[in-house]
Amino acid sequence: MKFKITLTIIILALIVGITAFINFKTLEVKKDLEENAQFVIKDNGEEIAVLDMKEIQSLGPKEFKANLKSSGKEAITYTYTGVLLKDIFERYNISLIGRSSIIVRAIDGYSVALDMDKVLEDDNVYLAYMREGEALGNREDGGRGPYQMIISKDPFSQYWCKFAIEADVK
Ligand SMILES: Nc1nc2c(c(=O)[nH]1)N[C@H]1C(S)=C(S)[C@@H](COP(=O)(O)O)O[C@H]1N2
Ligand SMILES: [Mo]
Repeated sequence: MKFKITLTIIILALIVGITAFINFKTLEVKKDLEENAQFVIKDNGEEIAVLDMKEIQSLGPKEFKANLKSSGKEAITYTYTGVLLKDIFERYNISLIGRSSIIVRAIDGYSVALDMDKVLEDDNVYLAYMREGEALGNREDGGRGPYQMIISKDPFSQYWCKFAIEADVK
């Protein structure tokens, strides 16, 4: 009798433990960066390259601060991780000197035009993929990524581009 009770307790404990472990693993995967998230670079509308998260990260991640201002809320300063947008083009030997602008487009049809002067500044226009060390998430899960174009020196975030999927140099 005593043995049966002990056995039942052990089995129940195992079930609880295994369930907790599986849930933890699922969460861990969700928290992970979307490795296959693609970002396209274009030159006057012509596709030059399709990058994934690994390739973006290989360009040399930088940490920077920027003020997120959501409508109806106070601006909050966050630390982001990403790469300079100009470094992505440099990697593919596309010179930005003498060009006029870069258009960043998002999955929801939103687009932002960036003056080249701004893009060429140090520590300003980034393609970010983490905020406070966490992946940005995507449109489906209520996030702002996997990639978000962020203008670090802007006091507000209305010219940033969430869910960014491509950058086209003009
Ligand atoms: N892709 C995309 N990016 C976008 C927008 C949008 O609708 N789609 N809205 C802009 C506006 S108007 C604001 S104020 C900021 C901040 O939005 P958030 O608070 O949802 O981050 O994102 C900007 N970037
Ligand atoms: Mo806005």
